[in-house]
Amino acid sequence: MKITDAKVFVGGPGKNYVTLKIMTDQGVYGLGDATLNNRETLPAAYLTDYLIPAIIGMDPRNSEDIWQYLYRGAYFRKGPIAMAAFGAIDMALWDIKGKLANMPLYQLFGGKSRKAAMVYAHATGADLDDLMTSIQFYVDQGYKAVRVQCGIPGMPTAGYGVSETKGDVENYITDFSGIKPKVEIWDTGRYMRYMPDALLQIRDRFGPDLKILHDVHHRLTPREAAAFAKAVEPVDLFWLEDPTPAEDQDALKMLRQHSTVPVAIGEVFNSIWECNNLIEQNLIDFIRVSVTYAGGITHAKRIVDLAGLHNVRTGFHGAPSHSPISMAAQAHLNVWAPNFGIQEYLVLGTPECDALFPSDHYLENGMFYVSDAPGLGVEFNEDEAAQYSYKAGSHPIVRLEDGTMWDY
Ligand code: CS2
Ligand code: MG
Repeated sequence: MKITDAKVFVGGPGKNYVTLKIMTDQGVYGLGDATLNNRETLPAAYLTDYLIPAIIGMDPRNSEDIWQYLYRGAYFRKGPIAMAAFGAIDMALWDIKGKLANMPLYQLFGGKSRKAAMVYAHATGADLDDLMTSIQFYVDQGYKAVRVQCGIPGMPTAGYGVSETKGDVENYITDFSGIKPKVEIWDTGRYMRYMPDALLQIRDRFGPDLKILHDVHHRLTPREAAAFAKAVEPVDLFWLEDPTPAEDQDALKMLRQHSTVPVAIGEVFNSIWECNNLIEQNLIDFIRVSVTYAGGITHAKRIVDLAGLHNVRTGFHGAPSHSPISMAAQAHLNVWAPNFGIQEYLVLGTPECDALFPSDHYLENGMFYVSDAPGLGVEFNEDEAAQYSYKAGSHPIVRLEDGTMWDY
């Protein structure tokens, strides 16, 4: 069996999805997602210029060897661009394997460990009142877990994950329009003084059962993160996400010495070599990599297994930038993984998105049910894709009030 050709498509409804389709001499094809939010053309070029020509003629069933070929063969390896490109190929090869076996991928991993995967939604509010309305909106739909982000009084611009407009309570996503980044202004003091009590009010309002998550988006120093974690302890958070920029991994020790708040990190990681110390030293409770940025199913599964040895659970990144293809790959891992924790999931299910990526995966009462179709269980409609193309966009950047660059 041989890979005969592969194509890359960039575009989608309101998103620059980077979709790979690998064809074989037996008519079976596989799909992969290489969408690197905010830098989408780069994994697309990596695939088209370097990787696709190299894999043509290879046996697609040898997904492990092909992964090693891509990774070791690159010499200058790792990094989100390369790993997203490797990841797309890897997903497509697993998709082919599942179709050949006539089995959904979770069966190839070891079958189902649970009937469905708990997901969390993004609640948002320009202020705390607004946020309460947003949380209620998700609770009413049966969600068991909600990430909560709200505007901070006196903050010069809305914080991470927060709309400036009151009433914008449904899945607020930062506006990435334009190639030149917008500037947001951050004030740590105001955040630290306001947010712990706001979180407590949320707990009081919604009672003990709701799983409450909060994302700091890398904006605190190690000492501030330790102080914040200590202050939010009575809230009983499901997790505190990205309290510090995670390059300085020893910094997490300070947080651990002061608090037992569960910590989730890893959405910007792209290899096991960024996760292993945090996992092995029990500095985190949830690992947040994604199959897209972390080199596909083959590599992400390795991270999941390492995490399992140390009682670290999964909480795969599921920002809307991930296409339904990588979300499907994660859905298969989620029902299988013995150490599954939770899945971030923003409903992408607009009619346009469903038309581009038809599938039988579905969400009900805050639980994600995986399709039993062979492989990933997602289709890609090329006729639909023809109407989309790349649209330039960028994340905002963040500065302090005096102009100092900060972490987005
Ligand atoms: C976020 C992301 O989902 C999350 O937890 O931190 O939305 C992140 O901001 C984006 O993926 C950036 O592209
Ligand atoms: Mg995050």
